[in-house]
Amino acid sequence: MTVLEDVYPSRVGAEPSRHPRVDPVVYAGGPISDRLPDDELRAYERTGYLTTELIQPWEVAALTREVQRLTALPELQGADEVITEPDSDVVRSIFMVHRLSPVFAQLARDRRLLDVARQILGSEVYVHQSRVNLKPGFVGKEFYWHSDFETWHLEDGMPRMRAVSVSVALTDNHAYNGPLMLMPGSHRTYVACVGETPPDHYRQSLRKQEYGVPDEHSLSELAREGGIVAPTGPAGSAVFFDCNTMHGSASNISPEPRTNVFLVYNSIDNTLADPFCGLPPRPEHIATRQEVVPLEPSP
Ligand code: 6CS
Ligand code: FE
Repeated sequence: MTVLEDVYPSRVGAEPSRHPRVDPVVYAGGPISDRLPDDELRAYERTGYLTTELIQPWEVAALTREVQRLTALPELQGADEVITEPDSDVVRSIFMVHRLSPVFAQLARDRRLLDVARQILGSEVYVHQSRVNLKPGFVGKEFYWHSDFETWHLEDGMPRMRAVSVSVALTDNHAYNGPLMLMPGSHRTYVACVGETPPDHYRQSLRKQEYGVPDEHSLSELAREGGIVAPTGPAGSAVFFDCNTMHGSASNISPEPRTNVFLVYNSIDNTLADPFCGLPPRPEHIATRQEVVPLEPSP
């Protein structure tokens, strides 16, 4: 059994630290070279994110109906795939929707998303994680600043930075209802956090993350270097962002929900190893380990 070298250690030092990314952002030589025009690909490489109009209103309506169906499904009441808000029973997220729902399975294989991932990651891809974050009006709580990769590396054993998320807005994303916020350029810096990962950390972290949280000095430095953006857009718009782009979103105290579906594409050449934090792997509904095969584009 080859033990993979940990090139991105975190949660081991007494002090936080910042390190240069050692992986490409855009990988050459993949099966798709023409989904994104070169200027958009270069902008993604430089900033770590890309915004676009993606799906049509009737598609948003179908996905929204599917979220409502899943939320009401008797067998999902209290299921591990359903995460509630930290201070109430309000549904915060539904995980693994690409396996729970044929509608989301179809979206994951839609070439408008899949081929962007295949082009950026330079390989065939599979879904590492999917989730709907509902962020209801008035009670949808924040997702504090974080790098997804730091968690996926430590707690899921994702070896290298070769994954991309796409957040598809199912409701209008305004400045006032807790839109996704990103730090442009932050994807090139790996922020090593302090604190040891507790067992079964996900039971807490998916409600309110407390480990793998970057320190305020590192966040201030990244924001000073690249600023903060909060892309707004109508339902149907989307943000593609690198697995290491620092992001978060504020609590939603407006009357309007901010519901997004997130699909995380991982390169088929970057499948999960043992978690680098040394704990047992997280459950399948959070990190795909079984039936890892390249996604076939839907016709
Ligand atoms: O731990 C995770 O995988 C989840 N946590 C956050 C805050 N974003 C990525 C993912 O949904
Ligand atoms: Fe995240």
